[in-house]
Amino acid sequence: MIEKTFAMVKPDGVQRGLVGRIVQRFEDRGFKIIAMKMMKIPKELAERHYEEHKGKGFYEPLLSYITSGPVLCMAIEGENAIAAVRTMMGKTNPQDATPGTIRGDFSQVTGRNIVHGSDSSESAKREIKLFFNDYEIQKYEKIDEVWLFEK
Ligand code: DAT
Ligand code: MG
Repeated sequence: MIEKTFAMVKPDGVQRGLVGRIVQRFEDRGFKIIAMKMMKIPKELAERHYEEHKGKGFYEPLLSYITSGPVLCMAIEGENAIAAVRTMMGKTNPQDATPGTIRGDFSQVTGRNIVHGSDSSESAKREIKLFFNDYEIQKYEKIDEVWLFEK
């Protein structure tokens, strides 16, 4: 099923110059980038984005981390995109992330795991809406679609 998901290169990924390589992986897989923007996340938006973690020990450090510098936000579309993008990112703790995944290749600790991806269709819908307006989501056909998918 073709799905849309929300993905983000976190402040450490931006600072470490990994934006291009991370975006490249999604493009290489044939995923369609349907929205993209850089922003410094305001505290209130960070709180809403991570509301499920409110009260946990890592919540405050997580908020400081995610608001510490610009991030790159994306909406990505493709077959089974929500789970597929998470799989490409690897486990939350980079020590458990398989080599070949983004976290497994580029990071070492949970608190600096460089990327975010929605974990369910509800989160995907919620997060895309939280970060993008309707007019920022592009609906377009890509010329490789006839070769990426069966009719
Ligand atoms: P994910 O980002 O893989 O969806 P999550 O939603 O459980 O993971 O947590 C959000 C972020 O919070 C995660 O990317 C890094 C941080 N985090 C999660 N668990 C943590 C922990 N036990 N210690 C420190 N930071 C943690
Ligand atoms: Mg999560």
